[in-house]
Amino acid sequence: MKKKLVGVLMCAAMTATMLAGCGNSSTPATTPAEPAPAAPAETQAAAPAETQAAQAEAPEASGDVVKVGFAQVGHESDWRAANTKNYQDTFSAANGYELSFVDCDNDHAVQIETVRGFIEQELDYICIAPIQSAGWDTVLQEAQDAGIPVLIVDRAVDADASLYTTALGCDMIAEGETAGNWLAEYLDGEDANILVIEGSVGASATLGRTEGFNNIVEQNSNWTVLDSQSGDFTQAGGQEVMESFIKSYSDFNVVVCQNDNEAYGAMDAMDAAGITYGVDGDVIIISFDATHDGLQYTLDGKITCNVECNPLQAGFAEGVVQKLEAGEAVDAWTLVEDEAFVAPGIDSDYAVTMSQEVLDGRAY
Ligand code: GYE
Repeated sequence: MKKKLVGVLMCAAMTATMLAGCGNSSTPATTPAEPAPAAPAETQAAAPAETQAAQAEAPEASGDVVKVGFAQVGHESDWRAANTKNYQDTFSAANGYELSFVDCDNDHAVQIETVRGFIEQELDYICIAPIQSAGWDTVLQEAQDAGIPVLIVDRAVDADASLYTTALGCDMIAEGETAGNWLAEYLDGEDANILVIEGSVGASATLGRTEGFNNIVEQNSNWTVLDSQSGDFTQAGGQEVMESFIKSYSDFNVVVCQNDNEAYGAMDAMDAAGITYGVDGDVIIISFDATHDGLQYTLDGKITCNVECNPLQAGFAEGVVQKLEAGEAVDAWTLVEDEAFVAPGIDSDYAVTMSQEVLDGRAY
């Protein structure tokens, strides 16, 4: 009964993936496959990460491929596309892995059932990029009971750290604070009337960037956040929210977009309304991610400040897997470092001044 349910739900995830045109990986998890052969008995025990690692028999040593499941958020942004590709390239067959990749299409319920499917299939490791930070305790407990190490990647979960093996990603609160600190430096005492286009509701990337930015808002008594709405980390969402902001507010001089795709949508909305932005315009745009296209806009002076979040994180995850394979202890948390970039002509203590050279070096 349980297996059947998982099969159906995995099909739902697969359908979502295929509809989204993202079903291009070699993905046992997206086929209603037979459960994988049982993992070595030693890996079944629920135990803290270090103990699990010490007890695990290295699949490589026994000649097996290492089976990794990745429950990915979805395909909402350029950042996500780069992150997905990085995982598929890193956990490749050529590198000795069988990657079960599932695009969860920004649906928390699908993501939970995807993880259940990975547990059912007795994969060796499970990577989760959590769509939302809440609601993970039960399924993480199930993975732990099954003795499968879980890596929480990119975004964070609210759950107790004892329920997973390790977490890695960028510091979203620090990113928000960098954006705010840069703005304070740039405005140098001028008033700010700020509109915020947030990311997806309940995502740690949204919560962290909002909290960090608000920490700096609180330090500036002449700053007002006029409104803050979710654009769901998509270009269409950014455009829609900006269009509605333009109808309601006429006195804003700062738009904070919590990712580059939202910024593209916001720029389209401002173009249509005849509102100028960028270093030569009326409105300062701050963005996050610093993808290649986002940095092109920064180099062009349209996005004045772009705070990086590096999507190339799979190498960190593979490093953890390799350590666990070798029976070594792993860190509870790995920080993926990032920096910020500002348009040419601006000097900042918080950000690197954009140049063609920086753009040329950007791989994503
Ligand atoms: O900023 C956004 C993506 O979780 C850091 O998710 C990630 C965010 C990223 O959709 O573009």
